[in-house]
Amino acid sequence: MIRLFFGLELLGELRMRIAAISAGIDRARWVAPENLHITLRFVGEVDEPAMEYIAGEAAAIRFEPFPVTLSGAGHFERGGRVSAVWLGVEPEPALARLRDRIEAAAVRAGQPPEGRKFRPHVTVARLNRGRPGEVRDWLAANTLFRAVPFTVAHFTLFSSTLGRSGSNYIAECRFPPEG
Ligand code: 3AM
Repeated sequence: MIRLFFGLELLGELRMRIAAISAGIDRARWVAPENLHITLRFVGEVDEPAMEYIAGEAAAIRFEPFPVTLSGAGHFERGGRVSAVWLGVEPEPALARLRDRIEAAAVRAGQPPEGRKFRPHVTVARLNRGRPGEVRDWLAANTLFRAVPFTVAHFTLFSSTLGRSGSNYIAECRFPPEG
């Protein structure tokens, strides 16, 4: 079995810029620069044939390149406790359309529909039951974060494995297929 999700890779200077703000919250588990991404569609554990179906459907998706701009910061809470801090993504209709097409492709490949609303973000750190006060300063310091736009010309099927210091993501394939 392999744990999969679709997403967008972040590269180069943008990674470095986020690494530079990956500090200042006690007990936070900061995402390593090479693991920074925007999740488009979580798939979960599937077997090899299911992965082939999913990749086959995703390979049919074609789209015009579009810009993505990271902007602002926020956090997720579960039961009043902070589980993650993230950078936001400026609304971009082409991104929402791509996400919808990946969702449709996953369902065509036999995956159950995603129930959650799409809230594009880049998770910067995860916390175990953080108190809101612990992330307040980081959020205040990064609320005006705004990155140089980057162009999205492909999306990626990532596999996720749990390592010693958290999850590691590997780009299994990129779509549209290269070459
Ligand atoms: O983009 P981020 O890092 O916020 O939280 C998981 C991570 O999101 C999310 O998928 C991304 C890659 O692992 N994820 C994990 N389990 C999930 C689930 N059951 C999930 N998303 C939706 N449903």
